[in-house]
Amino acid sequence: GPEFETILLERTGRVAVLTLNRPKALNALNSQVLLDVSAALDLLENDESVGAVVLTGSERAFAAGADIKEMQSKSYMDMFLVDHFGGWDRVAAFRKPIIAAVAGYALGGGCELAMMCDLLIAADNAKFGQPEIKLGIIPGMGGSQRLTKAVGKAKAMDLILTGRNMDAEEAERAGLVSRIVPAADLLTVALETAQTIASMSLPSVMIAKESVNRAFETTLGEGLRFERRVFHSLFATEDQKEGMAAFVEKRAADFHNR
Ligand code: CO8
Repeated sequence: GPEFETILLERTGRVAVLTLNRPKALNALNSQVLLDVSAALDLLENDESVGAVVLTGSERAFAAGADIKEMQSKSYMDMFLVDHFGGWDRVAAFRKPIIAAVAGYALGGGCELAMMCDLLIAADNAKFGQPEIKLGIIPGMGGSQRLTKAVGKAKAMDLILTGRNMDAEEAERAGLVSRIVPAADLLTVALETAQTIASMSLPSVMIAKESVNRAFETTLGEGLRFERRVFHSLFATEDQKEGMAAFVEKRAADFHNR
């Protein structure tokens, strides 16, 4: 596959695994990581043989945040004119499912990146936090919004104003995390989950993701109307016919993602 400076991109079947790989900086997110992740997601989105993506880091760190050394000397104009970090919206706009497989530190931009993903599977050693306040700034890649939607105002205020970390147990209780697994099993479980998703009909998976995400962006009435429309639209797919025929004939469905 293609080579990147700061990430590894591997394929197993219909699943792509994207591994953040700046071990000396605990996978801190600098401009090159953004370029690499964006380029990889462009490839994967356009590749019909990819049904789901796993985004992971190392056992020590998913990502310890935006690269503080890169940001340190920037001015307001430096940040504003290039819309520093705006490019990370690429991850949230990705149309296929992405599973964040998080071990170790997911701090600041690292926590925000994990929250842009669709499912968050945490190793038992995972630590989540928005420590930006300790640097004299605030979350800048969605943390004040997505964390609040995920865990509610009380805990979001607690984390964002004090900068403290929460462990995997607390993150699961709070609703940030889909599942906790032993660190040694993290990638296996994330891959199995991704493979399960990738075995479904891709158009239905993409539309399901879009529909769930609508719940965070609109009113209940609008969201329900959106769901109804896209639900009806799936009856235009060959895979709906195949999926229902397979059920009636008591056999496994053979989806062609059409
Ligand atoms: N940026 C740059 N370098 C980092 C970062 C970072 N965020 N985190 C760790 N590193 C580097 C360290 O400087 C160190 O490098 P060196 O060996 O050259 O000194 C190396 O990684 C290893 O780190 P430590 O020696 O500190 O390892 P420890 O095990 O002692 O501590 C911690 C691990 C607790 C994770 C610690 O490194 C830490 O506190 N890191 C910073 C966490 C943080 O504040 N993150 C928030 C950053 S601000 C942010 O994310 C703003 C978001 C806004 C937009 C987001 C866009 C992506």
